[in-house]
Amino acid sequence: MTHIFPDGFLWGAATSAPQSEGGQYEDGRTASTWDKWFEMEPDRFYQGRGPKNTSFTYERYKEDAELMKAINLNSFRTSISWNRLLPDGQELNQKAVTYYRDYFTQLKKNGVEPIVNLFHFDMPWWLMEKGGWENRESIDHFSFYAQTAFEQFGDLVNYWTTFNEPIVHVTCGYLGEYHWPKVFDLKRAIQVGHHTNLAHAAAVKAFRKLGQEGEIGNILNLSPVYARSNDEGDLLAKTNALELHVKSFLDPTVKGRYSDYLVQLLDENDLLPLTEEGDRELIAEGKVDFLGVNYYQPLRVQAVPESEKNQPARSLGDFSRHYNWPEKRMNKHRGWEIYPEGIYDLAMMIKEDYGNIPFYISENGMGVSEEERFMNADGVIEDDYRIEFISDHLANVQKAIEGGANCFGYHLWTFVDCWSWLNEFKNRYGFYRLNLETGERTPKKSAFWISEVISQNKLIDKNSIHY
Ligand code: BGP
Repeated sequence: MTHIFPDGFLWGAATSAPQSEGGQYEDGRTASTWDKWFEMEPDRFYQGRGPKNTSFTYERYKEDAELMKAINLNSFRTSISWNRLLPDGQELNQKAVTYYRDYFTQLKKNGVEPIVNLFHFDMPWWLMEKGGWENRESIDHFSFYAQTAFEQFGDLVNYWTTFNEPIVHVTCGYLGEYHWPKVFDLKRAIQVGHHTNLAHAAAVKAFRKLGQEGEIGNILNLSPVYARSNDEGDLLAKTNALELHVKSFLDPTVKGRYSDYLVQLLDENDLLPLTEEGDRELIAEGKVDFLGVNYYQPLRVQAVPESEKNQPARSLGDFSRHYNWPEKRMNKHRGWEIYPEGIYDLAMMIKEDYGNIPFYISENGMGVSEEERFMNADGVIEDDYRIEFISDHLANVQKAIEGGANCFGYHLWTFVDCWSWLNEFKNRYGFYRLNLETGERTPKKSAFWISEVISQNKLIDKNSIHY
């Protein structure tokens, strides 16, 4: 089968300000929570390498825009650093305005459409000290920041997104130890989730009020949910997992409301968040124009053994348990399952249950350790595994489009290898290899391959490229 993609398909890559920018305390930028956490506990970060320099984008963005063009990318997502644009949450930093305006202008000059996100796990420290998303005031602060960004860059940006994977700062920060404040409290987690949904809606409302050109979306990490079997207990686990892990953000984002099932489930377990009058109406204003879908792996679940169930629930594990599918294919570097068919299943769910809203794959990719093992004599990393990974996923994107899904693009995570939170540079994801010492970027084999795929607008065999 020849896989031809629609005209105008967005081909690109994604990163975020905290993972690529660097320029940590330059030109008025204040600390994010990641900067502070690293200062407090450097040993929590792989090889003690923190968020200081990342991929040097603050200095190298012009070169990056040219490198994108060199491999035919026509779109790119990054985020604005809240603590660079508004160092104390109120005063506008003109140097940040100059930087981002020039960054987006350079992209456009090179034929690369910027997709600009507002929050990618990087809570400003001044706000985290007041409780971060747990504090209801964060909603107004975020909405002010969003409005400022729309006003300053609206003439350059056609695609805005509010959050990247908003469920992740909830689960990793309030039900795990991967994000600050690393506490374990389901009730607090749900409060944070509700405030995040309100903050998203407040930003969408601000966008609509300004009446600017362009569209606004939200980027969600969605996984298709599969049950171990068709037994009643496994199917209940599947329903619960879908409600808690997928629909908790997808329903407000697309339908403007929480599902009745979710509200009832939380109520039965004494987990409903504190709300205020007007919350329902605000959530209803958060409906987006398009979705970004980050897809890495499916969610496989099974029933929770009766003897292990807490009632009321105290963790997500009281609603469903992870199921270790014996036949799964793994990316062992990251510990994530590889299941390309999941993209097709997600696309069909969006088509059938979410009004076929336009979406693009905003992240998909494969992090691999010690990629220098695959460097050839010319210094090119021969990342055939990544080409195979992208190919398999793109084939499912293509199948979904043929099946009527409204998918308008595909972005790899990431463009140039970037800093990965607690994992720093352990796993590399980029089309371009980053030299950590010099900041130099070198195309990998996948960069040459994607360039050819884009120019022909169809999937091609990895052995047919010359580089
Ligand atoms: C996504 C995040 C990205 C990126 C990616 C790869 O969930 O949006 O920020 O980090 O995952 O994951 P990791 O860096 O943990 O390997």
